[in-house]
Amino acid sequence: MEQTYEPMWESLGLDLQAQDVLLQTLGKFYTGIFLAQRNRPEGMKYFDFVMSEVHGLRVKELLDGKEQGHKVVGAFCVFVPEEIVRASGATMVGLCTGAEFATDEVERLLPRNTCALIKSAFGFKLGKACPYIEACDLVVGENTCDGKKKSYDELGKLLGNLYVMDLPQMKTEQGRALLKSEYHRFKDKMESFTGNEIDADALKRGIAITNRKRTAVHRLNALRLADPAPISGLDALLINQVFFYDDPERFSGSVEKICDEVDMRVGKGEGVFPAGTPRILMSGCPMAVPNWKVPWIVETSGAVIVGEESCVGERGTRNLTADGNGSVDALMDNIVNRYFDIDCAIFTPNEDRLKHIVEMYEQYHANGVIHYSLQFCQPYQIESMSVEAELEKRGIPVLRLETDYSMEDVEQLRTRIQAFIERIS
Ligand code: BJ8
Repeated sequence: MEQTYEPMWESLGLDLQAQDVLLQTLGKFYTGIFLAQRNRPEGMKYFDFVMSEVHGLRVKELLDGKEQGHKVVGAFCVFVPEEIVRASGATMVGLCTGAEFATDEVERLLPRNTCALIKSAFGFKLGKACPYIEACDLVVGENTCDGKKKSYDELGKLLGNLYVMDLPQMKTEQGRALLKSEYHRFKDKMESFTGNEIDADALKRGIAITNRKRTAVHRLNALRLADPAPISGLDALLINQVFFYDDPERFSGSVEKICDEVDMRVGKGEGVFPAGTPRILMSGCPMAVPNWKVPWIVETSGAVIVGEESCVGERGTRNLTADGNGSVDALMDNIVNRYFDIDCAIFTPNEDRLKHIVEMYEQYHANGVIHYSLQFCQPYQIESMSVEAELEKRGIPVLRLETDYSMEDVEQLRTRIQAFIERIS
């Protein structure tokens, strides 16, 4: 008998009609973009299944877990330390969303010129279309860009369970001290909120679970160095997106399995695109589900994406947290050190990001970089200027794009992307 999730969605207070429209649109998109690809690894079937159940089975698992006492914590940013959440026995899910929803209602609360990512999070809440945010016992916001920071004032009124973490804006010793004190405050919050003490063993467990996910993705990234590309950028992006809400152990196992398959492909010289296909490094704002527009245009215009310098990609998963046999304080320091290296454009200055983009370009044998900013995202738009200047200085081809979540500019983007691919071919 076919599983119906309507009672579950109703219990979460979702609007069933909005839910229906959303899932139908998502399904159509997914079929046209992902299932239309050729030569996909067999292991992608798992991720197809995850996507087909994105508002179903995974949400049910979270709710079942809640019945057994596992709180659900939602986050909008890779600065929220998953290790601490896992150490408290809670589950963490990513809440960023990559589609326009309930825009008229959103624009009654936020200025029109707010980035699509922030508007989308509001839209899914106001339109009662996101089971994840409704399933959360605690939502963690963070003081990153001004848009997010100020919009949390409004989001807090809609949610009633929002906790905001302060974050540094400069990579100084004072900045590190702020991050450390905020992570300790967060650890205290998670302890009181869950009723579970976070001791050294719990932290080590949280670190191991989170590192395993990252290690699996690192292996996949290493396989993407091959030419012909053994997996498409779209599929790799999907894996990076699922990273944020799947069960962590199952996710890690599924990525390890797909890596075994992709490894064999590399050994046999098999790829999703012919050898010599122009290779693109994407860099910039994070792409949350179902924001697949630009990668889809790139990969249907004769190029392949071989890496993502993005929080849904290598910026988010890049470094492991050191474990060892330390005390709680030593392990907390390891966590602080790992996260303090994230080179988000909210930091000023942010030269590490420029270096990392160049490093990735070389390491992934890319032929060009596409810098992707969301409209009205000041940190990434402003930084795109220095990224472009640095890459041009080094003779690296670069294309700067600004867009949103609508499909209105697809043809315009395609024309620019095709011209760029011709230039680097
Ligand atoms: S660590 S990139 S996940 S803040 S697109 S909301 S920056 S106006 S998402 Fe991010 Fe954390 Fe940084 Fe990563 Fe603001 Fe820009 Fe919108 Fe953005």
